[in-house]
Amino acid sequence: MLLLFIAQPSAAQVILTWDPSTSAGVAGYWLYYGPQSGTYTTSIDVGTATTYTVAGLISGQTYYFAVTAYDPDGVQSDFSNEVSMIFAPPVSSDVEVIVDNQDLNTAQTGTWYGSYGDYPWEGQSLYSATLDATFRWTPSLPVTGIYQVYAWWTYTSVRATTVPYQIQHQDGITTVTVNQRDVTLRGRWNLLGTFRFAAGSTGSVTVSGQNGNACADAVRFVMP
Ligand SMILES: [Ca+2]
Repeated sequence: MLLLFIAQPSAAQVILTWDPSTSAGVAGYWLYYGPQSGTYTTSIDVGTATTYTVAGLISGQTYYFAVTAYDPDGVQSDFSNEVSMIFAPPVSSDVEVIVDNQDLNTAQTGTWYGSYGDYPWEGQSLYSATLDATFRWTPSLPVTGIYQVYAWWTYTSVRATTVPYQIQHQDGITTVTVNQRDVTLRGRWNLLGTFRFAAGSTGSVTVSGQNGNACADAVRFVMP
């Protein structure tokens, strides 16, 4: 019988250890885990090790783990006991990342000009109305998890009513279209959606001038 333990959980990883099997002819172990009890979506051949660190886990998600031993022919033992772990999401005040158009972790194509629109974030916003104009914000996110993504823009009477924001997240790319000519949405954080992001800088938000006059100001990532 194999006994499995959680040795040390942390924000996005867990260290699992188990008793070595006492059966003769054990050639190694499989570690199984997944989001449902008894249904394991991931299996890892860990060889003869009796400890393993599973990384890249998502906060707020429960994970279930079990191990089997296998013999030199690959025949597996019964599952060990199952252990589970939930990674509590950090409180929202801990995770808020804002990227302004004036920050270094931005990139643009086409030509963008300073806008006279009121209520810019950090005192300045940009606009463009050319087909090839894009403006990208790339946040450096501290933890993997689910984030609400907001955009801040300024208003003028010639802004486009269908300004596309493309959100690159862990599950793909989502395009959200906003009405920047709606004066009630100016100078505030408007929710674009809720998406999964990996820690680091693999996610981004890109606004485009392809549908007419678009503002590029700031974006905000909040872990709810
Ligand atoms: Ca700004």
